[in-house]
Amino acid sequence: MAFFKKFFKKKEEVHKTKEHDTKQVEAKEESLQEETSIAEEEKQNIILSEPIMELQEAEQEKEYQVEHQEVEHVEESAEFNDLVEETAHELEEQSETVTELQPAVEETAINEETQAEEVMKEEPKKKGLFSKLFSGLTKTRDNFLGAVDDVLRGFKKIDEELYEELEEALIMADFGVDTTLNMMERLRALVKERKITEPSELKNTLQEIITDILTAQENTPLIVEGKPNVILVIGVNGVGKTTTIGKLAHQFKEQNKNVVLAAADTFRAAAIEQLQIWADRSQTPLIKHEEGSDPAAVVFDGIKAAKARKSDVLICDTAGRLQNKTNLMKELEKMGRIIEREYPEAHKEVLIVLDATTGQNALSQVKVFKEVAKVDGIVLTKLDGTAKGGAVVGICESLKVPVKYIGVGEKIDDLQPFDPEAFAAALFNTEKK
Ligand SMILES: Nc1nc2c(ncn2[C@@H]2O[C@H](COP(=O)(O)OP(=O)(O)O)[C@@H](O)[C@H]2O)c(=O)[nH]1
Ligand SMILES: [Mg+2]
Repeated sequence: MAFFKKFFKKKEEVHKTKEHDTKQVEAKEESLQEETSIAEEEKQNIILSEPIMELQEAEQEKEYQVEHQEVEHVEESAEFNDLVEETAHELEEQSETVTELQPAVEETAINEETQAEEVMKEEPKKKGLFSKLFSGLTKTRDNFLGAVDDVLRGFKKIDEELYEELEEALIMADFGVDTTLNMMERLRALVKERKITEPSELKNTLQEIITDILTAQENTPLIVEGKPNVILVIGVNGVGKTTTIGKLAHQFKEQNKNVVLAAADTFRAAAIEQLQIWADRSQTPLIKHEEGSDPAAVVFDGIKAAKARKSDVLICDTAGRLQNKTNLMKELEKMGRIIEREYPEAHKEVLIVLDATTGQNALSQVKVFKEVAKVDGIVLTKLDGTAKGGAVVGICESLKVPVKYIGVGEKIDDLQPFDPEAFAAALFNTEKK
């Protein structure tokens, strides 16, 4: 029995030990598991913290760099300050010199400015005038020069046949028969005298002859400085009298002249209204009466206004009704008398306006007007719209009245003093001769 007791006791002890061991093992397992999870957590933490560390490191690096750079900047700015000081010093020295030089520099600048202004005023004006003339004469040039070139190209030597064809080309370009014959005579004489043999050389010679004809007429200025001036503008209806008066008023105003306009074309109300528009455009006072009133009375009032304003120029528009020559003559005579009587101190100028598109017809108009009035000068309008610009040469040659202005368009500055050399050059597409 004692054996069994011992046996069972032992068995119980073993069991207990076993139980205890198992518990211990379990506890150990538990703690192991715990440790594993802690380890895993830590591992996780480590994995997570790596980028953070990198980030932190990067930030630290950046801070370092910033600091470093600041240091560099500080060093640099110190250098820079030195440089600034040095430059400032130099500048100060220079500015002293500049101050000394200032008056001279200013004077030079003013001179240069004035010169530049003068050049700017003169140069484009000259250039503008010629280019306007050149383009205004396009149709005439194409017609005339084209024909002359064709003739000259067709011949190897200068002979009678060439002269005949050239003569035809000039007549077709509205030079007029008399003027053409005269020109051909001069051409033959020059060819002989200069022993010219090449047909192509005739072009130069023709230009010379035309320039010569255009400059032969003595051309006096339209107005006289230091005197009051009266300009009576005559010509048939539609040639461009009113337009020309507007353009002239504008030009005189640009030359600081005191201008007055008189609407002595009282035949139609529209004529007075049209002049009013031009007067407004050029900011010029206009003296006008009612439609149908006496033109001489308008001229009379125009003179009164011009005297009161101490005007430099009085420009009178007129109605040019050629249909009634006796009436026209009476009207013009009366206006002339009023001017002589009321304004004897004034320089008087009668300008006839001719429409270039009428070509040779313009010539006969001047002849009629010359019968009723003394004509001092010609304004040839609408050269821009015609191939008959050659008529100028005929007009200058046969009428013995100088062409004073030419119209090359409808705008306010499309009127230019007639420059014979420039006209011939534009006609031949060359330089002035
Ligand atoms: N293309 C061109 N047209 C012009 C020129 N001068 C005048 N005219 C036009 O000719 C027309 C008649 O002009 P206007 O002054 O009324 O002629 P008036 O009856 O003689 O007074 C108008 O349409 C003008 O614009 C010019 O030089 N060139
Ligand atoms: Mg008119």
